[in-house]
Amino acid sequence: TEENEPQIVRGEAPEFEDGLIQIGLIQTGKESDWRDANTEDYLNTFVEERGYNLIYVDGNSSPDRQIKAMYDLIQQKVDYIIVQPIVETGWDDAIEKANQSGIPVIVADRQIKVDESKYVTWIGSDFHEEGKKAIKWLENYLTENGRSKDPLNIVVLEGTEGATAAIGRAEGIAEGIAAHDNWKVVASECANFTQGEGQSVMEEILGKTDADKIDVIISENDNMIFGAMKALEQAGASYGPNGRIIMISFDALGEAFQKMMAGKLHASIECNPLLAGNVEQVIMDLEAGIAVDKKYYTRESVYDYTNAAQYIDERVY
Ligand code: GZL
Repeated sequence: TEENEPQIVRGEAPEFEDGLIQIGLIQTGKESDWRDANTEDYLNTFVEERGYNLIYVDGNSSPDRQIKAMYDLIQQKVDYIIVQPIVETGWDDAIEKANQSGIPVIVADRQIKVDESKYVTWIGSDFHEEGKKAIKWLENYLTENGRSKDPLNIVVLEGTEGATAAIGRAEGIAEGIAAHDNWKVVASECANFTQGEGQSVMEEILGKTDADKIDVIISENDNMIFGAMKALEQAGASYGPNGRIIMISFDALGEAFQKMMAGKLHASIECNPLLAGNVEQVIMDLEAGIAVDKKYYTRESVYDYTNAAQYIDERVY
């Protein structure tokens, strides 16, 4: 009954008779400001005073290095492995090894393509839903501005190929666009979630498609659209709520709020990078023998140039 359940009081990590819990964290590598916030949250959560020894491995944007890191952490006999995969594939053997070694694996942020019985739980965002939210925002914006019938040429900046965030968002976006026969994708290119590639890919696109032939840019994260803005400025193109091209991105970084308030970005679909608290709760539950769910979705909103000023002070990354 309720009173017999071991109550974990939030914020008080349970006492571990045998010292610190050994946590292996396999991170993707530097890609975006979202990633920095995501990493910092883990570093601030899994600290010694809360009973953890965090072994942090930077994947350096290399899926192979991430796989090798999992074998290394298994070798070190850590108590838990948290993996933030770059891509979904390639994990079967390493996960099998972790299972054989009795080390629970928690997957966070993007997903991995293995049977869900092979890992304890997944915590992250509904990326497909995020993609649909971007289209819904665009549909509402066009309706409010009497432009629902306008033919639109759309550019999509894609995230890392094979990453759940990119796959899910792309599906949601593509489904939404397919529902409008007056909308056309004139370019859809991968810029790996980075600002530098966002700029260089947009420069290439502008070499083939005149800026005045582009009506909408949908970027699968904020940093790529920040880079694209530099390319648009170099081309003398007009964009954002104060300009012509409709600009939509994902992550809702603090800098995206500034860009929305500056009339350079129309909307950013929030993707919550602060996953460490939820991951820690799962580990505390497991330590206390409390069953955990297979999936935990983060809560996320949509922000745009009409409400960015209202929320910017609450943003923590
Ligand atoms: C989303 C995450 C993506 C972000 C990018 O959960 O995987 O990777 O949207 C980040 O900014 O680089």
